[in-house]
Formats: sequence, C-alpha cells, structure tokens
Amino acid sequence: MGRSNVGKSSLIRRLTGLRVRVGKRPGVTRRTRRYRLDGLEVVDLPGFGFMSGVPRGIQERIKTQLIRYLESHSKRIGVAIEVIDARSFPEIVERWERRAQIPVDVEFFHFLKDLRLDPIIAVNKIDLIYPDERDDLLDFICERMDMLPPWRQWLDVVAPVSARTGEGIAHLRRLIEKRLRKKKMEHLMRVFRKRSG
Ligand SMILES: Nc1nc2c(ncn2[C@@H]2O[C@H](COP(=O)(O)OP(=O)(O)O)[C@@H](O)[C@H]2O)c(=O)[nH]1
Ligand SMILES: [Mg+2]
Repeated sequence: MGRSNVGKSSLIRRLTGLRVRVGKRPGVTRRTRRYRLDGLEVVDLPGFGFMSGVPRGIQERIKTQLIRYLESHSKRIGVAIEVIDARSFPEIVERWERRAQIPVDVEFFHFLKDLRLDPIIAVNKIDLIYPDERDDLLDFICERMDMLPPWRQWLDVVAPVSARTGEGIAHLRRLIEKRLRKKKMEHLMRVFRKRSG
C-alpha cells in the first residue's frame, strides 16, 4: 500500500516478475488488484492521499475502504508493505505539518502497527537521491514515523529500494522472508524469488 505513484505496482513487478500494470499518471491503480501466485495473494491496494483530478470525497472513500480492508483481512495478511516515495516524502510531510495534521502515510504506518502487521516501509525511488544525501533523508523518514534515528537501527523495518534499478531489493526480500517465516508461511517465499535483482 501507499500513496499513488510511489511505485507500488513497479515494486510488485520487480519482486514477483508479474506483469503488473504500471501507471504513467497518478491514480492509475484506483481499484484493488489481486494476483494469485502459488497459494499466496499479492494485493496491490489503491493509492491513498492526494491525487490530481480526483475529488476529495473519493480520496476519503478510498481511505475508508483501505482501513476496512486491512481490518477485516489482518489475520490473513502475511506481510504488509507500505511504500513511500523517497523524493517526495519530505515535501508531503512538511505540507501536512504546516496544517498541523498527521500525514496520512504516517497515520497508515501506525494503523498497520496497531493491527500487529509488523509493516515494512519500502522507501522507493532511492535511485533519485544522491548517495551522500540518503542517510539524512532516511533519518528524517524514520523520525517522522516515530522511530529514533539513526535509520540503520531500523533495518528490520525500513528498506530503501529502487523498483527501477533493483537496488535494495535483496534486503526487502529478506524482510519479507522473515515475516513469512514467523507466520509459518515461508514456503510462499518462492513467489518472491522469481526474479533476481
Ligand atoms: N526513478 C524511479 N522511478 C520509479 C521507481 N518505481 C516506480 N517508478 C516510476 O514511478 C511511476 C509510478 O509507478 P507505479 O508503479 O505505477 O506507482 P503506483 O501508483 O504506486 O502503483 C512510474 O512512472 C514508474 O516508472 C523507482 O524505483 N525509481
Ligand atoms: Mg499502481
């Protein structure tokens, strides 16, 4: 799950090799897309938050639907991954904070934790960040998600990745595997080994 255009579909494609539809315009995946794979279902959830051209009422409805979906499926969810866009996250967070509101990304992360889903944060599009700026950015992201920096303390939760270049995908796979193992679902891990990268 994640905001629209952060690369959710691209990541699913990279992790599974599935021919997932990737959008050029935000808001392409407004419907939930399910991919059944060897007894595991990979679910590409609709993007939440602001989407240009999408009325506010619809954005609110998507958010409500996501909350309901997660609540009613929490027992069956093996791994929950929240994807954020490395480059746009700081700006989005600051915009919400100026209005003294909690960013919806942060809100959803806490919600996933409350549901005991042990969520992973995939910080996608890391290829767009200069290498020497990454640590500061990842510290910032952790801090906003209520995890004390330095970010490397949170390698069990945070995975900087690029669906485009494949960077960080191996680490993300390990985090997924760990959660599946904990839930005795490790046999389903083969789904995520279909592609190297
Ligand atoms: N530079 C870069 N672009 C990416 C990456 N992942 C996705 N994109 C691009 O971001 C846009 C949105 O991707 P998509 O997977 O459709 O996002 P979704 O709306 O969250 O499913 C597309 O133009 C992708 O090519 C990445 O890791 N790096
Ligand atoms: Mg999509």
